[in-house]
Amino acid sequence: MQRIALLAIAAAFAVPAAAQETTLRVVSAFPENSLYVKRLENWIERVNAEGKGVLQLNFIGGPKAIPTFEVGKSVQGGVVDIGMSTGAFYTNVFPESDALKLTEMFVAEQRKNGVIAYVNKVWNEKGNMQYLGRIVENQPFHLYLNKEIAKPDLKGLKIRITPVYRDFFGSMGATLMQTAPGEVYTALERGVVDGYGWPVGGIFDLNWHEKTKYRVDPGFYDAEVSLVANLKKWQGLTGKQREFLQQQVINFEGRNDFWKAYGSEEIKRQAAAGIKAITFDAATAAAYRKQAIEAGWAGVIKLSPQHGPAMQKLFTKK
Ligand code: 173
Repeated sequence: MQRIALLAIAAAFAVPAAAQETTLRVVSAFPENSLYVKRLENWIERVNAEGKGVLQLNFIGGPKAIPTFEVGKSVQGGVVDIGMSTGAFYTNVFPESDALKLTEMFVAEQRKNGVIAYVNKVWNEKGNMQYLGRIVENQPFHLYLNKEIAKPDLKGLKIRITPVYRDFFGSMGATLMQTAPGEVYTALERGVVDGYGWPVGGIFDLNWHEKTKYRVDPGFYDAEVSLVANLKKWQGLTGKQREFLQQQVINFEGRNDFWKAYGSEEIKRQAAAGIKAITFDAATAAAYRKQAIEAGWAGVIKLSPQHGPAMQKLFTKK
């Protein structure tokens, strides 16, 4: 009798303790076989090992589970809890998302200088999202081509884009075609496009190097890949769970140094694969980078007169 009573008491205590652990569903807007996803999966393993009894993450998959340009909507609506995406993939939720490509300082500094606070205000209000952190940085974007150019003029060239590159490549006269990363190889193979935008690293992940002749230097902007959570889900976590998850994301950000070395390695690997660099003289290169930034901000401000100017001020290095 007494033993049964004790067991009942133990069970009564065990139930709330077990209820403290929650599992969040995670999806990636980038393809399953990309390095971004490999690093995400490694991180999730670590989170799950350290998060027993507090919080667990369940990786559902990439674009095969939820298409690239639907991930933002799925996080907004709570179909999934966390998305790994870049802002350019969820401008269909709110247009300011694409502005993160224009930050001129790393995320560690963004946490101190008010950028992350402002971003979270906008992401909360307009996206129903909590911005958890940035796990790719120090990765400039480049234009990759199969036709040689002598100057920054893309008239007559069809270029694969996402919103990241739209204003800049458009300003150089390119014909634009938007696709998810998963469709770039086929577009190149069929000759539907003459080139594409992508960061310095990653073109080997999906075999695009087989169909790429040139990389245009210099790079521009800084590729952003981040983790965003459904706001209601985030707010529904216990304080302990929120703190744990936020700290785990900050630990993940702490490993962003990786990207710098990776970028230099990828440039060497591209050269070894026969991809030639197209370079401009110093003045043209400087004008090219300036045009990228100006076209980028003009695009953001046009879509968001409300937040664009404030973001420009905060994101630009003084
Ligand atoms: O698909 C893309 O070219 C793109 O917008 C992007 C953004 C961040 C990282 C990699 C690709």
